[in-house]
Amino acid sequence: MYSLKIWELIFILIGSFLLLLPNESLSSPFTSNDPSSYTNFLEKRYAEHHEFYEYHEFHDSNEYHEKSYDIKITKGPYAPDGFERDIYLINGQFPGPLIECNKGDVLVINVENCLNEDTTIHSHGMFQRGSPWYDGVPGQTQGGIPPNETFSYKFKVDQSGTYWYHSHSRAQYIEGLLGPLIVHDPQDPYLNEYDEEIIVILHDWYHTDSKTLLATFLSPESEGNEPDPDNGLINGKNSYNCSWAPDGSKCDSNAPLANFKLVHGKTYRFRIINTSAFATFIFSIDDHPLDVIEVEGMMTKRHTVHRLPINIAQRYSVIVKADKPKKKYWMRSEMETACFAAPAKNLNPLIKAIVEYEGCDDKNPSSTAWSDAVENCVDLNAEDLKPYKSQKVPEVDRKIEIMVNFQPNENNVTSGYINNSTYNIDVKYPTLYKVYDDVKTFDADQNAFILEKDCEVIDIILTNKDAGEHPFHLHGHAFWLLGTGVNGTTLDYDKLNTEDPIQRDTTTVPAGGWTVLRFVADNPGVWGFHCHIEWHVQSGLVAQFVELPDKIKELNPPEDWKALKSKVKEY
Ligand SMILES: [Cu+2]
Repeated sequence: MYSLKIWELIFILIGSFLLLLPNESLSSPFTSNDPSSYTNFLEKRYAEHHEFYEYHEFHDSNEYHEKSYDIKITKGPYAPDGFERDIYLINGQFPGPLIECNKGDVLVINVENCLNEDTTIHSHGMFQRGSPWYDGVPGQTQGGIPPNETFSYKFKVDQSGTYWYHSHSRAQYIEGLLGPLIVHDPQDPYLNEYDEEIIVILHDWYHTDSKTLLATFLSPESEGNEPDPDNGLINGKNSYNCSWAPDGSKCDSNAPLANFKLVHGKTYRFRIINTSAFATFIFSIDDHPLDVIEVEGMMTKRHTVHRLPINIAQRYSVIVKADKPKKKYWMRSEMETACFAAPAKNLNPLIKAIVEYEGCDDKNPSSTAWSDAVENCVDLNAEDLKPYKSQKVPEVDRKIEIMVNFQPNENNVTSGYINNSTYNIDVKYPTLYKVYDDVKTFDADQNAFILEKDCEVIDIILTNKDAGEHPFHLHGHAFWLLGTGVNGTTLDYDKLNTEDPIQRDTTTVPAGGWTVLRFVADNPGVWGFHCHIEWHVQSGLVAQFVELPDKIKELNPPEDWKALKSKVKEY
C-alpha cells in the first residue's frame, strides 16, 4: 500500500508540473495556425476535452495559477467569405485563437505587434480590478503598443462567463483583430446539464478597409449615414455572391459555410458572441429551441427562446439539446437591416451555417426557420431573464444623466454627442497617465465623469435623443439593468426593477428611448463608457469614468506600461 501511494504522488506531481506549463501542454494543441480549421478546432476542443475542469482539481483556487497566451498580430490577404482583402490576423488566423482560463487564474496575453501601426488588446467584460492599466484603451488607459514591440497584459480573473478580446485602436477589430475569451467556473450551476461547448462568433463584414469607410462616414456628405456591411460571418465563414464584387476583385462564390457537428442525444452549450461593427443579429437554429442560461457572465434561470436578438458586443450562452431527427439544420444569423440608417445594397442579410448530426447523409439542410416575431432593434427583454442566484441590489447614491444625440459639428460632420459634447480622443496623453500625474480636471471633450467616493452607488440615466438605437458598453463593471423604455415612454423611478434585475456589460438604449444602469464605484480605474457601434466610437459617442482617483494612485503600475506613454504616435 505504501509504495503505491508514493507512485500515486509522483504521478500527481508530474501531472501537476505538466499542467503548470499551459503554453506547451494545453493551449498549443488547440491554437491551430490553419485558419480554415478554426471552426473544427473549436468543435474538437470542446468535443474532446473537459480538461479545464479537471486540471482545476489539481490546485486550490487560492493558489496562484497562470495561464498564458502568445498572440502575434499581422496583416495579410484573407478571404473569409471568398472575397479576398487585407485583414488583421492573430497567429495567422481570423477570428483570433480562443483564450480561456478558469475563474481565479491569472491570465497573461503576450502581444507581439507586427503591424506598421500601433495596437491594443481590450479584454471585453473583464473587470481589471487592481490592474486598470491593462484595460487596453488608447487615449484612456494606455499608449498603444508600437510597431515591432511586444507588451504583456497580465491580470487576475475573478469572474466567469463568455467574453471576447479585441483591439480598441481605431477600427482595427472590425477588420479581424478579435477573438473569444472564455472563463470557466468549476462551480458553474449548469456544468452537469450539458456535455460540450461550442463558440459561435457572429460578425458583420466589410469588403472595403475601415480607413476608407471612415473617411466617407466622417465627411459632411455622409450626413451621418453609417456604411452598411457587405456580408456577415459565422465563426469567420460565409459565402458571397461574387457578381456583386467590383471588377478586378479576387472572389470565389463557393466559400464554405461554418459547419457544427452534433452527436444525437448530447446536450450543448452554445456561447454566442456578436463582434460586429454595426449590425444586430437574430440568432436561431431551425427546430432547436435555445435555453438562455448566461448573459455576459451572469448565470440566469433557464429561459427558452427560438430567435435570439444579440446586439454588438453582447454575449449569451444557450443550452441546445441534440434530440431531433439525425439531419442537417440551418443555423441562422439574421442581420437586422431595419436598424440601418441607409438601405443596404448588394447584401444578403441572412447569414447561415450548417448544424449537422453525426451520421446523417443529407446534402444540404432543408429545415425551415422559426417564425416567432422579434421586435426590431431592441434587446431580448431583460424582464424575461432572471438571475440564477438572487442578489441584493443596493440603493442609489448618485444619479448621472447622460444624453445621447447626433448633430453636425463645426465642420458640418454629423457627430455623436454625450451631454452636448463630442469626444476627442487624447491619444498622446491617455487619462490614466494623467491621473498618475495628479491631473484633477479634464478638458470638456474628454467626457470624463469623476467618481470620488468609494462604494458610491451610481445610476446612469441614459437618454437617447437619436433616431437609431445604441449598444452601450461600460468597462470595468457589470451593471444592473434596472429598466429600458422605447420611444414615447417616460422613465418612472418607482417602476424600475431593483428586485431581480440581470447584470451585464453591454445594453441597447432604444431609438428615442432610455435605460437606467446601476453599478457600485468600487473599482479604481479609468473606465470607458461608449456605444459599441464602431462608427459611433469614431464619431465621438464616448465617455469615461475616472473612478476613485485617490485609490488608483495607491496601485503601482508596471514599468513597461509607463514606458508606453512616451512612445505614442498618431497613426
Ligand atoms: Cu451608437
